[in-house]
Amino acid sequence: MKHPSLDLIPASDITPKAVFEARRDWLRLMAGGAAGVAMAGWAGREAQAQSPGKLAKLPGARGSVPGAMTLDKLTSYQDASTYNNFYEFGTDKADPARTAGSLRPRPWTVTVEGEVGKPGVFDLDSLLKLSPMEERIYRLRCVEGWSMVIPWVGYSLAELIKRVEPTSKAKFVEFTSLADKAQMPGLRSGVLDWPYVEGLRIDEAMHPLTLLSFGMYGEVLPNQNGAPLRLVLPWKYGFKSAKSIVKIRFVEKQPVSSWTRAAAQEYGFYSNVNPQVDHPRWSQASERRIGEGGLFAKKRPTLMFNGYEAQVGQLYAGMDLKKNF
Ligand SMILES: Nc1nc2c(c(=O)[nH]1)N[C@H]1C(S)=C(S)[C@@H](COP(=O)(O)O)O[C@H]1N2
Ligand SMILES: [Mo]
Repeated sequence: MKHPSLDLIPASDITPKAVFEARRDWLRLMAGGAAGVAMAGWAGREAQAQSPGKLAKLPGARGSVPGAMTLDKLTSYQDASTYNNFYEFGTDKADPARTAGSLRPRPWTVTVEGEVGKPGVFDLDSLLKLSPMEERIYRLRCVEGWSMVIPWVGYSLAELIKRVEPTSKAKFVEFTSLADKAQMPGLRSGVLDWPYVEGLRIDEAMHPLTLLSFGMYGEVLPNQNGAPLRLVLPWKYGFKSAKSIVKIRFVEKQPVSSWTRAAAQEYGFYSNVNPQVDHPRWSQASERRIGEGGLFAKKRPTLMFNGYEAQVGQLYAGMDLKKNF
């Protein structure tokens, strides 16, 4: 059997670090007794990652930053695009796929404001051209206890942040999603304060794994997954990954996110995936991988920082993660 890392990383991408990481992922899979599953995943991987032929193509080069290409088996496009959290389109997992047809992802602009030297309004086409697209296969762990593995397409949010030149006062970044009653039937419900708002510390926003995503499975994002652009933060609970973003604001004070506003004891600012810190109403120690719903499907243990500790652990060195949940 050939070493899997050689199959998965093109020669041009083989750096000692990349080889080390691929091998570590492989060893972790072996240790988990998942080798058979992993091999089946590899065999089916290329086929699965192919675009489903539903929306405009959006190809990306293979993800180049450490941690960008998990070896976990991909979630099917069908599952990833029909089991969604997007409360602007309803609170049931099936609602967004049914109702998000009313979202108009074009024309679209994103306003960048606050503590930046170059504020402005970016239209979607200029954002699409701002940096080369990459495909990154990330695990995304929802706070409710399920997870998916999705080939996202986009580039590091840091590329945009560098262009707008944050000032020394820019300690945090606030993200605001679209809130348009005409396009989003879920806004009639008071389940959250609209618009949906999320926030990151500036170093989290600048971390290379923080993806500004425009697509998945080689195509532009389906509306229900946050078209035309969203965040994907693989080491944080899914709700930090704001969808359909219209505003990015650089600020000095820590923003209050919609979920913290709704229930501060349950949803903290950091919301890093952490199996040792339970949600007040349920354990976070394990998760259900969407698509593994068969008779013998076992819950998986949830990994610290969702398995991205090597890449992001340093951001939180010395912090009490029970207090800063
Ligand atoms: N604007 C907005 N963004 C959102 C949400 C939302 O309700 N509104 N839900 C979040 C939650 S809880 C999760 S788990 C992810 C789900 O992303 P997916 O449907 O693409 O898997 O989106 C996040 N982004
Ligand atoms: Mo979530």
